[in-house]
This record gives sequence, C-alpha cells and structure tokens, in this order.
Amino acid sequence: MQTDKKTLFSAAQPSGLVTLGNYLGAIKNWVALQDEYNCIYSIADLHCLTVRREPKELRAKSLELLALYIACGVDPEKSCLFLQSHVPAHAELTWILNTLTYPGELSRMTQFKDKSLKHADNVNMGLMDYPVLMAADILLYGAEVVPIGVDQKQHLEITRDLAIRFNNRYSETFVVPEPIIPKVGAKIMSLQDPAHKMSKSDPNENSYIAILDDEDTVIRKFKRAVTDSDNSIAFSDDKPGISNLLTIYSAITGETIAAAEERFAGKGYGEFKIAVGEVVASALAPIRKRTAELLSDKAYLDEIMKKGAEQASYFANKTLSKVYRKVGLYSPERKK
Ligand code: AQP
Repeated sequence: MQTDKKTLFSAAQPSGLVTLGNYLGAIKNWVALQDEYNCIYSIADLHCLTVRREPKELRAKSLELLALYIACGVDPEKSCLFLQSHVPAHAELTWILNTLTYPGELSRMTQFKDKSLKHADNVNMGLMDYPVLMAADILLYGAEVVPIGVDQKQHLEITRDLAIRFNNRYSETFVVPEPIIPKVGAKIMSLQDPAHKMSKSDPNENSYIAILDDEDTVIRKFKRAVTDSDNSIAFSDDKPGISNLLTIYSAITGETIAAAEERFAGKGYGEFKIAVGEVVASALAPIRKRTAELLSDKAYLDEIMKKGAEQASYFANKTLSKVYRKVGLYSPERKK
C-alpha cells in the first residue's frame, strides 16, 4: 500500500448472494478508485453475525465474496483485501466507541428499524450496535473517503459524529471521513417492489439479480420485473419500476439516462426489459466465470486474505494503541 495517497475504506457483508445493487452501488466503483486512493476493502463477516446464519454457509460466503471482489476487478496487488474477523482491532475499537454512543442514536437508525421488523425473533444488541462496528472499521484506517450506496449514508453520519465526539473529548485522533456516493446506481431498487431497495436477504429471489446468476436467470428476472401502468420509457418519480430499470441500464452501460430514454423511445416495455437483461447478463458473465476459477484455487485466496490481514493489522493496531493511550488504558511498555 502506498501512503502518499488518501486512504479509502469500504466493505460488504458475506450475507448471501451479492446483488446487482451491491455491485452498482459499491463494488464497481471500488475498482475505478483503486489508482487514485490507497484502498482497503474488507469482508464484513462480524457484521453478518447480527442476523442468524448457518456457520458453514457464512464461512463459504466469506471466501466467495473475496473471489467475487477480485473477479469484479479489485486488484490484490493494489488494494488491501481482508476479513474483518482477522483483525481483532475492529471489535476492540467498537468497545471504546460504544462508551461514547447513546442508545437513542442507534435505535433510530433506519436499518436497525427495518431489520428489527424483518428479524423480530432476534433483535439482538449486535443488530443495534452495527453502526458502531462500522465506525470502528472506517476510523481504524484513518480513511478520508468511504464509497457507499445511499442506504449506508446514515451510518456514515454516525461514524463522523463519533470521530468528532472522540476528538473533542480526547484530542485530535480520528480522521472525519466523507462518503463517496455514485451519481447513478446509488440505490438500486427491488425488481418486484421498486419502493424498496434491492437486497440480498430478500426472500423473493425474483426481486434481486445476484452477480452470480446465469444469463437465462438474469433475463428471466428482468422479464418478470414490475413496471408501471402506461407504456412510456421515461424516468420519473411516478414511474419507479421503469426508472429503476433505466438507472440499471445507465449504470451498466455508462450511457446517460437521457440517452437511454431516447434509445428506447417508442419501444414496448417487453423489449426494453429484455434489453436491460441482456446488457446486465453480458456484464456479469465474465465476473461469474472468473469467480468460479478463483474459487477453485483456495490456497491462492487464503494467501491473499492472510497478506491483507497482516497489512490491515499494522495500521489498525497503530490506531488502537493511540486510542488506548488517549482514553487512559495502562500499558507496561509505555513510559507514561
Ligand atoms: N440496492 C442497493 N443499491 C445500491 N447500493 C447498495 N448497497 C446495498 N444495497 C444496495 C451497497 O452495497 C454495499 C455493501 O452492502 P452490505 O453488504 O454491507 O449490506 P447492505 O447494505 O445491508 O446490503 P443488502 O444487500 O441489503 O444486504 P442484507 O440484505 O444482508 O442486509 C454498501 O455500500 C451498500 O450501501
């Protein structure tokens, strides 16, 4: 990692099938940012435990997500890639930040409220503390920027609040990070219910495109996508289904939404949905192929995550020692 560049941190959870929303809202942009920033990309496996998981599946998904990052174009030679649980400083800094966090600010987080409803039988402290762990992830590396989708904006705000609160209480320590939110694709909506975001934990598999879906599945899901009552292909608030499909088309092809509207002017919804399906399927095909190749070489993936954890630990432990000293935790090696 080069230290003359600004530092960027981002992460995704190995919580299921990574969706087109995760790809367009986050991972696709990570690739483009690798030359400009000193990039640290984590697999947020500790965050995953906030919802009940099958342990065997969580392990498999963690490895798959690492393969997927690389298959999407994240280069382990340029960026640091590691599993969150391999760097204990994440959990340790969370504890310190917890002592500066108020229950009220966590209980009003939109994601906490949504997930509490979705997992009513398991509203645990980890679910509520999710944003504090996310703050620790970011603050450990002095990240100046954090690429995220719109859904994580509120959590980045709390990260900034905690950094400022700590700095005010104990003197300047943390960098206060800024979000990077993509202009197009920051909130990809469900294909079945465009009022809600596309989410990998949605029980209806027609609602999301998984990055590893094959071509026929991608096209079939787009054919079934919910559209609107009239028949014009135009971006507008009262046409959430078509607007979502135009956003996906634009984010994948790089064509502006206005140009896409022009391209499909006068065409029927059926034809449009197939066209969106085809561009998405052809963008995802090489990623799917490369992910499978990478997953057949587990030793290579293990090496990358070990190297990444070493690199990440070096920076994380430096920050953690500073934090421990500032809050007054005694260490025998220290003079004062
Ligand atoms: N629908 C989306 N559109 C754009 N960006 C999105 N992101 C998530 N959904 C969309 C962005 O993807 C990154 C990684 O997200 P995550 O894995 O941490 O989990 P999440 O935000 O909770 O995403 P999911 O798919 O909804 O997972 P589950 O269902 O497990 O909770 C983040 O930058 C996020 O903004």
